This record gives sequence, structure tokens and C-alpha cells, in this order.
Amino acid sequence: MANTWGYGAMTNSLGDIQNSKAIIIFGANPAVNHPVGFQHFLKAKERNNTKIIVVDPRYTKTAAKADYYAQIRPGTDIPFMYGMLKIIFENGWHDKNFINDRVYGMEDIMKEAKNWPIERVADVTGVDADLIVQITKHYAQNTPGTLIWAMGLTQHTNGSSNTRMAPILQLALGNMGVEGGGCNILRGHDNVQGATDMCCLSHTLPGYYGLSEGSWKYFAKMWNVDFDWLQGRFKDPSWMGKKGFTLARWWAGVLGENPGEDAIHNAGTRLKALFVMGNGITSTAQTKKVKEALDNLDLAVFCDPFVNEGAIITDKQNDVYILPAATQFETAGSVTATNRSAQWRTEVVKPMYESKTDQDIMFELAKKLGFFEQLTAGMQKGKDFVWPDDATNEIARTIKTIGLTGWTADRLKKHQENWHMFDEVSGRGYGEMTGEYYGLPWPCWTTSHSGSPVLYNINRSVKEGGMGFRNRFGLEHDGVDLLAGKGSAPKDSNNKDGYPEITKDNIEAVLKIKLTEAEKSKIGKNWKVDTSNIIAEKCMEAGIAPYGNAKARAKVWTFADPIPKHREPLHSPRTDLTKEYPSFADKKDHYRVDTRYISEQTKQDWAKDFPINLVTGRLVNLNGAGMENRASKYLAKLTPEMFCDIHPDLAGTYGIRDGSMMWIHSPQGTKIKVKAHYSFSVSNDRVFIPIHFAGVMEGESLLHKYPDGTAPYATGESANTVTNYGYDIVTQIPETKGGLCQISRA
Ligand SMILES: Nc1nc2c(c(=O)[nH]1)N[C@H]1C(S)=C(S)[C@@H](COP(=O)(O)OP(=O)(O)OC[C@H]3O[C@@H](n4cnc5c(=O)[nH]c(N)nc54)[C@H](O)[C@@H]3O)O[C@H]1N2
Ligand SMILES: Nc1nc2c(c(=O)[nH]1)N[C@H]1C(S)=C(S)[C@@H](COP(=O)(O)OP(=O)(O)OC[C@H]3O[C@@H](n4cnc5c(=O)[nH]c(N)nc54)[C@H](O)[C@@H]3O)O[C@H]1N2
Ligand SMILES: [Mo]
Repeated sequence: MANTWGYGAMTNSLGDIQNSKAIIIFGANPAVNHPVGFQHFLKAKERNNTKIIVVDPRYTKTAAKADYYAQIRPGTDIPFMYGMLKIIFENGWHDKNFINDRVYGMEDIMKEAKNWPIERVADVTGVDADLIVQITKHYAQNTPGTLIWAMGLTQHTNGSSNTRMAPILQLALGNMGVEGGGCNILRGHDNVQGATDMCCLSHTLPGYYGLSEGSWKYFAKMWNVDFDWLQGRFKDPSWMGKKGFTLARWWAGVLGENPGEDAIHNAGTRLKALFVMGNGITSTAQTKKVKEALDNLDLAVFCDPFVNEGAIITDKQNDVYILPAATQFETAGSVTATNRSAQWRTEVVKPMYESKTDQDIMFELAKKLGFFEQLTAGMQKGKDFVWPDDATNEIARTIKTIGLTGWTADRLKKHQENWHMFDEVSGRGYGEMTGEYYGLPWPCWTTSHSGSPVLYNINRSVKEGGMGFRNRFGLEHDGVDLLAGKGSAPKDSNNKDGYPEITKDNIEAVLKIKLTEAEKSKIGKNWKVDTSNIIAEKCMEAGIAPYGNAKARAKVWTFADPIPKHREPLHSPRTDLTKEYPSFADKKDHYRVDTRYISEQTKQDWAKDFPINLVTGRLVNLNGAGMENRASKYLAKLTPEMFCDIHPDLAGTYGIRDGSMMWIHSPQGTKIKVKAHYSFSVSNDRVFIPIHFAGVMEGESLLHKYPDGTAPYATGESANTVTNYGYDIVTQIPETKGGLCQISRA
């Protein structure tokens, strides 16, 4: 499914959490959203007495299993982590050798941490100073500790800073590259990691190759198509290198042709058609804008096993199509799990009734549009390709950046057939599978490589999954060496120190080898485009990671904030703090749409009219936009209607009774009508609403719009009708975890 809201990948794995001495969770609720994976957390607790720390604005089911729980104000995780770092640095609990040898820019973090004395952190985050001290002490003194995050960190205007801050905390403690440590980011959808790696994104090619002409040419070669033909598909060559619209704001592409708010930069044209494959659409922030955009399309197509509620919320009458897509059980192929490991799937049943698999729908479309031949030319046998094997093998041949060379269809199938031959904690294979880790977690550098269960682990040889940090941003910056320090290369390496990424020109010097003339004539320019695989093979023999051995960057000099800085959400309940910690400057042409930051934040005193924090999140019985599960009688029955968790004290102030209806009003002037659920899981300055409902819009039922017999068992207002404007400065993820609202009796 083409959904890429998650950010990053697990450095370790779910099983490896059993090796952790401490677990700290920021903005994730695995007891509800990853209940199978959560068993590993509980096993760590039972077996090793591992303590669980939960930082979340509401008391969740995960918090109920925690030893320490901090009820943080939404959008203030950076101050919380700087508060921890200040205590860590002052007590000398940081890992000085690790920082010295393997981290760039930590001095700047130390400097910024000084600005966060505990009283200030307590004031900004709303968490007691004593509790922060206790949490820090426990976490710093019980290593290795693992740091978990999910959507509570990413869905903010400064979400990308959050997701840099968390690894910095781990780097400071030397918690990276070790079993039981790492940043374990709990990914979302089934195969969302695979969708990200294949770059169902608008700003990169598959495997995170950039949009440079060099990358396009490499892909043209691997896809077996003419570069000029590819380039000819764009209005002019310059558009080939530009980022596209994002899922979060495609609607602006339809509406934004008029200059003003959300003005677009799209080669002088608006978007006219929308093709949706595996997204619920009502899950997009600002659903009323989404509706307006749907209404204004020339053509809307939804490929979905269920009635996509995008087709329900629109008033568009003509040229709206729902194509019956088959489900995952009716197709086969490789998918990628949250820990970077692959899984092969077999078809359980043939596509039922008139449904077709997603790939067949895409093939049919490509035929009608006249480029089926080019679309499939990369698969070895051209027209007679075998699906999905040849597609998987094409990926293995092409994607070097994250090391998918070893992911051939045959190897992945063998792993599927031998599930029982792997250890649940380490992923290590037995018997016939000896020498391989389950699912060959990437990077899997060659067709005989073991896979890499723990990223950045220098205590293993590269052949067995060891590696340093990637050398990606040059050899030095401002005179500071960016390569890893002396003696900090992976085990059993020809080269004991830091080294650059491997190229045709430096391979002999770095690996301390001699290539034959025949090898020299075949080898590619660098490890990322070496289709001969000679670089990777030679690297394995020499114990060298093809991508180099560098320092992790705590400072990213090209970002708006080179080191993570606290910035209040666009709509913050603390107007006093928005002056001290203002948002970013407005950003023109951010994925083709002008995006407001400071101008929105300062437009008015939002907190005066909208004094309550709006927190959104998930329920265990429903998924995403929810149609899939609300169409199930039994799952729908568990939460038959849309509701709002509200503290009785807050509800009382507004005269809202438990079980009565209430309105939630947003700063954009939208509103939803939902049932009040009294709950002590939220404090009296915030409310919580689940994201899984649709079928009611601003108090009005849309039930009459479902095709006969397709209405789900539960309908309700979409949370996203009232989630606020606000988009991450790097990724454009909506600020769906940091808005404001006002409430009233209905
Ligand atoms: N049952 C079920 N499971 C799912 C899904 C589902 O819909 N239903 N969806 C899947 C998908 S796509 C994803 S991405 C994952 C998401 O998994 P999670 O990220 O765990 O999901 P959420 O419940 O959206 O958010 C997690 C927590 O973040 C908290 N939070 C909100 N704002 C902040 C903040 O500013 N700081 C901090 N520290 N916490 C904050 C919320 O209160 C919430 O408890 O779940 C996956 N699993
Ligand atoms: N306010 C707020 N909004 C959020 C979030 C939040 O925390 N708060 N979370 C965000 C996140 S992380 C995510 S991932 C999104 C989730 O939002 P969506 O991605 O919209 O969620 P799903 O309901 O899982 O959508 C998947 C759709 O694909 C269909 N489908 C299932 N299997 C197949 C298949 O094999 N082929 C095809 N073609 N279709 C299939 C389903 O029927 C469904 O309609 O919501 C985002 N929106
Ligand atoms: Mo997600």
C-alpha cells in the first residue's frame, strides 16, 4: 500500500527488544497498535525486569504497562529530550568514546541542552521535574536501552526534528549499534517499510536514489528503457528533478491554481485526475479541503477491495470510478517488515469475483496509456516475465543504496519455507538456514550475505551484518573530519579506521587489494551503481561496508534547524511560549505548495478562542480510515460510533454529560459532532478523538450515498475534518498530533 507516513526504519528488531535493559517510548501505543510486537516488550519486563517508560499526552493501554509514565503536552518532546540530555551530560552519563569516535556535532547539542534547565523543561512539557529526573537516571544507568517512537513524534510541523532528536539521545548514551539498543520505529501499515523503500514518495526514486540526472540514467539502464523517452514524459527536463505533490496536500494541486493561500507551483496547470490505490483518503488532514478537491476533479478512481469513502464524501456525480481491487490474500510477492526484513507471500486464493490484483490493474492501465512495454522491460524476460519473481529480482539487481542485492526471489522463498528455523530474538538461522538472519534484514549486500539484524554494529564483521555509519555527506565539514575515528571499524576489517564510501577510484586503496584488469573493466563508478557487484563482493572479503564508515550526524547543516530546536506547534495553547519558540519562516514551493508557518502561528491568538489541545490516534479494533473494519459486524460493534475522550472536569465546565453529544470546532472553522466519553486518560486541557470514522460530515449523515448494500456497520465524523492546518518542514506530514479546538454542547 502506497502510504509513507512513517519515518525511518527499525535499527534493531521487535525480537531484539527482549535484550533491552530499559525501554523508553515516545508517542507510540504498541499495546493497541502493535499488539503482537508488544509481546516482546512484556517478555523483556518479565524475563529481565526491564522497566518501561512511556511519554504520551494520554494514559494509554501501553502506559498501563509502564513503570514510569510522563503525561507530556503535545509537541514538546524536544524540550523533554534536551532536559534528559542536560542531566546526562552534567552527570557524565554520556558515552564519551562513542561520541568522540562515531558522532559529529554533539558539542552543539551540549550547548543547546544548557538552555533547558529542568524547571523550564517542566514548565514547557507539563511534566513534573522530579519525574523527568527519575526517568533520565533510570534510562541512562540501564544500558543498553531501546528508544521506541511512532506517530506521536512525526505528526508535527517539527516532526522531522523530533525524529532527529531521538537518535541523538541514543547516540549520546552509546545506545546505537548494540543489541538491546537502537531506535526502533514502529512502522504502520502492512508493508509500509517496503512502500517507503520502493519510494512510493514524490521526492526520490526507488531505494532513496535522488532525482538527479545521474540517478535517472542509472534507472533508465536498469529498467531497460531509453533515458530520452523517460525525459520526454515530463513537460520539460527541469521537472524531472523536482519533488511532486505529497499525499498530505494533493488537494491543493486541484484547488490551488489561484494565488493566495496554498498557491501551487505545477508548471501552470492544476491536477485534474486522482488515482487512489490503497489509501482511505478520509485519513487526510483537512477533510473538507479533500472533499472540495474531489468535487473539482475531472476524474476520480479508487482501487479498493471496499467502497472507498473518498467516493462517499464527494458530491461529484460523474467520472467517479470504484475498481474492485483484490486483497493481499489474493496475490503474492515480497513485502518488508518493520525491521527491514523481507517476507515472501503466497497467494491463498485466486482473486474473487470480478476483482483484480493491484499489479494487474496497473498493467491494464499502462496498456491503455500505451507504456506497458516500457513498464515491464526491466524484468528479465521482457514480455514473458514471471510475476512476482522477476519483479523481485529486478529490485535485487537495481537497489544498492539500502543493500537489496541479496533479496532474490529464490532466497526469500526459502526463508518463508523455513520460518521455524530461526531464533525469535536474534533472528539467527539454524540447520539449513545457518549463516542467515530471518528475512535477510537490509542491507543484504550480496547474494550470499547474512542480512544485518542490527544497524551500525561494529562488533560484528560486515559479512555477518556489521557496519559503521554511512559516509554520505563528504569527508569533512568546516574542517571537521566526518569519517569514524581510529579503531572504530567493524570487526575483522582490512581497514581499522573510518573510510569513505567505496568507488572505482578508491577501492584498491581503502580495501588494500589489487583488482585485475578484467575486474577494472567491469566495475561501476561507485558502490551505488555497480551492476557488476564486484565492489560489494570485494568489500565482503575485506570486511568493508560499501557505504563507508563515517560519523553519525547530530548536526545537519542543510536543514532549517541544523540541530533540533523546540518550536511550538502552529496552534499552541501556550501563546507566551510561541514568542520564545516561534515556528519556521513560511516556505514557498514546499512540494509544489506554499506552506504557512510563522504567519499562521501569529495570525491571531488561537489559544483564546481554541483553548483545548486536540489529540488524535488509534483504536485496536479499527485500522486507518476504518472502512475495512467498520464493514465487519463484530469489529464495528466494539466501537459503534465516533466519540471523544474528555476529562469530566473539562466536560463539566461546558455542561457536557457523559454519553451526550458534543461539537468540536477547529481553527479552520470546521466542526464535528461526536459522543462524549468521560475518561481520566486525558488531562483537563486536552481531548482525544480516534481517526477511524467517516460517513458523517459536520453533523450530516452521508449514509444515503453508499451504493446499495455497502454501508458499513459503523459510520461517524472524520477526525480529520477538525485536525488543524500545519505541515512538517521537511516531509510535509500534517500536524495531526498538535492542534487546538473548542468544544460545546450539541
Ligand atoms: N489497531 C490498529 N493498529 C495500527 C493502526 C490502526 O489504525 N489500528 N495503524 C497502523 C499505522 S498506519 C501506524 S502509522 C501505527 C501508528 O502507531 P502509533 O503511533 O502508536 O499510533 P497513534 O495512536 O496514532 O499515536 C500514538 C500515540 O501518540 C500520542 N501522541 C500524540 N501527540 C503526541 C506528542 O506530541 N508527543 C508524544 N510523545 N506522544 C504523542 C497519542 O496520544 C498516541 O497514544 O499503527 C499501526 N497499527
Ligand atoms: N488525524 C490523524 N490522521 C491520520 C493519522 C493520525 O494519527 N491522526 N495517521 C496517519 C497515518 S500514519 C496513516 S498510515 C493514514 C492511514 O490512512 P489510510 O492509509 O487511509 O488507512 P487505511 O484505512 O488502512 O487505508 C487503506 C485502504 O486500502 C484498502 N486496501 C486494503 N488492502 C488493499 C489492497 O490489497 N489493495 C488495494 N488497492 N487497496 C487495499 C482499504 O480498504 C482502505 O480503503 O492515516 C493518517 N491520518
Ligand atoms: Mo501510518
